Amino acid sequence: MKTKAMNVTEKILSAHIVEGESAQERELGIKIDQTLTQDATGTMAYLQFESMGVSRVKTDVSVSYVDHNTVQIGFENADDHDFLQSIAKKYGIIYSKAGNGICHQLHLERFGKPGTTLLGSDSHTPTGGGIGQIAIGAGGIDIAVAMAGGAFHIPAPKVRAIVLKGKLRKGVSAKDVILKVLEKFGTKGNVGWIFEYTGPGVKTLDVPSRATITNMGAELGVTTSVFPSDAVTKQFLTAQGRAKDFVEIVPDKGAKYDDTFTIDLSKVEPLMAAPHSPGNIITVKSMKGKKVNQILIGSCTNSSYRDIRTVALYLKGKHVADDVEVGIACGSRQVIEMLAKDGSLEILHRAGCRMLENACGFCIGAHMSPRTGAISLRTNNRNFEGRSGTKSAGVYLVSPETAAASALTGKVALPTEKPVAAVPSPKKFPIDDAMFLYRASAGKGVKGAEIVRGPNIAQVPNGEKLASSYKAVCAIKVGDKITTDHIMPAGARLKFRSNIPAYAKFVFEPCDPAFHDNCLANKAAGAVNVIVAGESYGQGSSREHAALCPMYLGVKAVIAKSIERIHRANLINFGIVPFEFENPSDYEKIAAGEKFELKGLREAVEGDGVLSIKAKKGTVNIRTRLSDREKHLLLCGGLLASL
Ligand code: MIC
Ligand code: SF4
Repeated sequence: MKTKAMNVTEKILSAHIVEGESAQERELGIKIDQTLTQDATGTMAYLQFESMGVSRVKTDVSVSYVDHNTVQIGFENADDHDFLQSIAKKYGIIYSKAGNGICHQLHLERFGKPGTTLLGSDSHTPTGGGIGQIAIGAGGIDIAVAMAGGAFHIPAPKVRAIVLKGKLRKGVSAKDVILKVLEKFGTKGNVGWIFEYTGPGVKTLDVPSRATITNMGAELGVTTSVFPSDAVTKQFLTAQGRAKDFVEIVPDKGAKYDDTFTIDLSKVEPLMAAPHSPGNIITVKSMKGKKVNQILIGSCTNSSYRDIRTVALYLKGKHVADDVEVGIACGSRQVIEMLAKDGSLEILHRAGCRMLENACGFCIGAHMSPRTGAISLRTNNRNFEGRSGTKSAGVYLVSPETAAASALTGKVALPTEKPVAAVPSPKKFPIDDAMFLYRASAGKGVKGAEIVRGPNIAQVPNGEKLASSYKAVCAIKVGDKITTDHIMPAGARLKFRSNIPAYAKFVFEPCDPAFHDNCLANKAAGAVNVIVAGESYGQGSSREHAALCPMYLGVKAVIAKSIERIHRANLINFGIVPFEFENPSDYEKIAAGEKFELKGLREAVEGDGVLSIKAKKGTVNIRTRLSDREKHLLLCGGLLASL
């Protein structure tokens, strides 16, 4: 019998589907082999896991990384680290101590396995796609369910082939490729897609380059991105001492895709994402000569040995311009060790770079905020307004090559003018897993291990059963492309992640600092709060706090022109109904502060999802499209309440 020719996505997914059988199903339940958490989302995920009453993790590998909140001002972050370490010990989770590196880089180096599924409480988990994993970002509670052995649900995907041909020119790199993809497909309208990279150009990209592309695929809003697992993958895994983890996964001849887009790598030019969206793509050439105040290199997108060594080659024997501040954060200890061995650290130091901790740091606005009105070039993946900690700054996302070339002059420079030699893939990476704790008890856990809870570890609030009707207030009306950084700011506020009442004070802080107080006043007056938004609401991070904290403030519904995948799932997990306008122009009919009734909300969720609101300016028809599983969660008041 002739079997169907399959692409890489179909091969991996078909081996993991446990619920919903074909692409016709609206939602697929897949088995999760590996999970990862980071500290900023991890504390909540583990509190939720704990409340599920399971004795140990049921996955093949679960790793808890500490990389986000490593700047410890006050006791809060250190409290969180202790809690995470103790939970890991008890439940059979591997614990990666602060100082080991950034979760996505580390996971790629030491755990990622072709052909497996990985679920992570961080939107850049698709980095694992660079090694042939189906790696997906989700809210913490979904990770908790996966750790307890439950399936994860994704919209039945459409698969787009990104066919790569040719070879990149010197000075152009993977970052420019993903910026090219973002130029074509933008940051909205890609919900439900998986982007699969294929074609003859694939073999010209090493694993770190592939991982840069799948990492920043998160900015497209796709479910994930994936590369095949081929000879390049085998070489990488072998050099990591993990040859046994290799399996070949390439598309079958004649494999079909729902759409195809071809990129000739030899024609890609250096690109940058201009403020304030990763989708605002312009050429580096168009900005050449513009004065720059700050250049930051690193983050989970561009912190591999390949990337930082390339920067060192640009800076060798030279010094960065006097009036530019240059900082470098490596992705892992392995990267630092290699740079120390081959002399790159000395080069970078001599060149006047500030060597930063191997953590998320600047990327999440945890430090290195630029000066007022600064132009900051960065190699990370997000440049949302204010994310750097300085609202007036303009952050441009660039490749390590563009960053390095510009560091020398203090002005935007073209890396293709004086390119350096390509960095060959190392034959052997130095391996030192000493900062991964509890490997011996992984999957088993240590009976009787005590959980450490400092005062920053608060309880997880739970939702309430959905009622039939509610008095409601439009507590805020926001525009298009509202990111989770707008809804639930990180940076200086990040340390409250384990304490919902404290963190909830900052919901919508950048848009309306009175939101928290107004919501509580409405709640006290017996009304629920509703958020009204434009297109692509909830872009960006996987932080479930952007749903959990609004739930705590009495938000019961979001009405938007469209809602992004991870955020929509988080809303449902916390009992907030995600509605879309039947007619997007009805957005104009509801005003901020307006009072109305959500009449028959429960019946709408149970039934066809359609609801009418009598607003002052006329009737507004809204609709939510839900699977049976999602209906059940909403009716119960969220995932935790449903258990
Ligand atoms: C981000 O890059 O925005 C983060 C911080 O890594 C988030 C996770 C979080 O908010 O903790 C993400 O990408 O999911
Ligand atoms: Fe960390 Fe930035 Fe990557 Fe998020 S995008 S995981 S903050 S390095």
